[in-house]
Amino acid sequence: MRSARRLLSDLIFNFRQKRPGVHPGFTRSTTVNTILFPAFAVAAIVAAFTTTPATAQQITAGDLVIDHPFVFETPVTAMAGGGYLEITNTGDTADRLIGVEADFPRVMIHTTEEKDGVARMMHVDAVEVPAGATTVLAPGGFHVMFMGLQGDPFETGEQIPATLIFENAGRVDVIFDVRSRTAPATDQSG
Ligand SMILES: [Cu+2]
Repeated sequence: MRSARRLLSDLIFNFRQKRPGVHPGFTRSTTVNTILFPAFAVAAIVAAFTTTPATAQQITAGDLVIDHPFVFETPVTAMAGGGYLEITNTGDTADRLIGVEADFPRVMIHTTEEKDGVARMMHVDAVEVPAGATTVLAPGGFHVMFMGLQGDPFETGEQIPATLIFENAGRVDVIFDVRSRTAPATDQSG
């Protein structure tokens, strides 16, 4: 799945890259290219949106509302990347996030603890999702750890499908959007 998406994003990226190189050669006789090119680009972009699941900024699953799952882009040498999201439990029954599945060699739930001034990540079996509250997985705290990225880093704009597993709500499919680390934050959790 990842390679298919990568191919598509490479295709769009290449279109964008090649476009400026085409311009100097334009003459009256190649005017048709200036009309055809945007049509191709639009088709590729439309294909990108119709062949991958819609961006899952907010998903409702029973009493749970899951907001904007995302990961940060990673350097090519990165072996792991953290996934973040918010889970609001609108019901009156507590739930627990007990697992995450995705197409990586290993996916875990981590917490971050500071000891003697050093932040360490530790595996946890579950994250409590209390009734009537919002549970936040964010940098410096709980997060999903996608492990085994070697050679295939998260790239801005890429989308990472995953399945959250809740004790009560069951399996919930989500999409983690890959965000740039340098782009202005669009919310407080970034
Ligand atoms: Cu971690």
